[in-house]
Amino acid sequence: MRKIAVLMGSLSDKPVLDKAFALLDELGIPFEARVCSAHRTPERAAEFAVNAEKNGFGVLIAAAGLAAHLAGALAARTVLPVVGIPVQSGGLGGLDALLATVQMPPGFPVATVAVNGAENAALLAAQILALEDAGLRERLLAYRAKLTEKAEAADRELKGEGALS
Ligand code: RP5
Repeated sequence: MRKIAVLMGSLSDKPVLDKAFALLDELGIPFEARVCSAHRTPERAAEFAVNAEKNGFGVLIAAAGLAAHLAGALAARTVLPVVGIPVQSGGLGGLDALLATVQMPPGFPVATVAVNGAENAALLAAQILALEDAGLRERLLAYRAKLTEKAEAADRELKGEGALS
């Protein structure tokens, strides 16, 4: 199976990404996590993107806050799918990072999830890999079934408590 790269602009972004790491582990997907900044280590970010395909990666996840250029800078240098996570950091509640991540010019898409949306980033990356991995597809379906069961259990519990009557 191809690996997923989880790149973050700063170690301060890591708490947002912990849910993605847990999910990738749960789905049995190999991944590598790195600190790699479009501003502080631009050459290393570029080199990572250029070599990602030959290094066995299938999807890149990039998380950054403020003027979040990481996802776009990676997307400029690879045709692997790039999933961007705008991170809430600083005084604008993540809107700055959301706009910087999502507003890519035509030709260089970044699949942008919600602010701090690390779980959906992991799931989207997994769904891309699942196109060529039947086992992973089954694990994703099982994960969804678990979410459905959890929602139904919550509904049963709410009804049982008579909270709506
Ligand atoms: C961005 O600046 C990082 O992705 C982080 O969200 C933000 C702040 O970084 P630190 O100053 O905490 O390292 O590049």
